[in-house]
Amino acid sequence: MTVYAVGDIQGCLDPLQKLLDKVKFNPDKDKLWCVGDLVNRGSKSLKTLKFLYSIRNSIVTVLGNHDLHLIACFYDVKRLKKGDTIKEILDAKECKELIGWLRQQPLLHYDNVRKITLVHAGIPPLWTLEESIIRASEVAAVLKDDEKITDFLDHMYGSDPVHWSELLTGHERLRVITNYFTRMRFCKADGTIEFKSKEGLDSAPLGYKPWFEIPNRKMAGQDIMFGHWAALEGHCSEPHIYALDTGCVWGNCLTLMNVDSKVLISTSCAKKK
Ligand SMILES: [Mn+2]
Repeated sequence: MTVYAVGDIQGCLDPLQKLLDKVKFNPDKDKLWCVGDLVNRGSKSLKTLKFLYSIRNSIVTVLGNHDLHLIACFYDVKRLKKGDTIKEILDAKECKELIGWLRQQPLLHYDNVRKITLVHAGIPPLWTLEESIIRASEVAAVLKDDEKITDFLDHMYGSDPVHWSELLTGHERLRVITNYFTRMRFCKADGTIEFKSKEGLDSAPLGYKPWFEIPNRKMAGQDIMFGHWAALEGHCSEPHIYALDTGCVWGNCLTLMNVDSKVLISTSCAKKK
């Protein structure tokens, strides 16, 4: 069995299949870890989701902001935005089944054997692995709960509170947890998130750093694989941190990593029209 991790697919099915063919991926034996943002912006969102669902027993995925957006649109909490390519999922006859599967996926996956954490955007500097696992599971529990999901999604959007506090409860608590795991790029040592900057490391707003460069980060020294930040182009000099989003949907490339050997392969992607 070989375990691979892939960056943000965002509906780019052809590059994904090209990479899986290249490594002779066998869903009966191998595993594919996805860093989230499985769909949206790319041209084959429905086909991508159906494909991943068809090999779901070989998939480990965490949810990204685009996956949550899709779920929110399904529950009529959010409208489609310009540039979204997920309408075909919402219109599909398999939609309910696909969303039902997505809702079961976590915000964080920890591989106990390999000691690797998989997350879409990042982990705030003040949280240990154990705290991160517990807090991610608070959101996962609500997403799985038919009684609570709509109310959660309805309050999920927004940038307040900007940092964590033990005292947070209810929607504010779930919102800041979701923002850390699915939206964060730059933050401060106290966990204050900055939401506007999307560019590379040198675009850090004054007083902020990429989350993985905060000194004395609680999870320093532990392996973390993440996506979300295409402007990094897969480059991250921080030891143990693996940036897998190489901007496939923006016409750059899709990257697949052998989780054990850390060998990377990429395939270039068609420029977005
Ligand atoms: Mn993202």
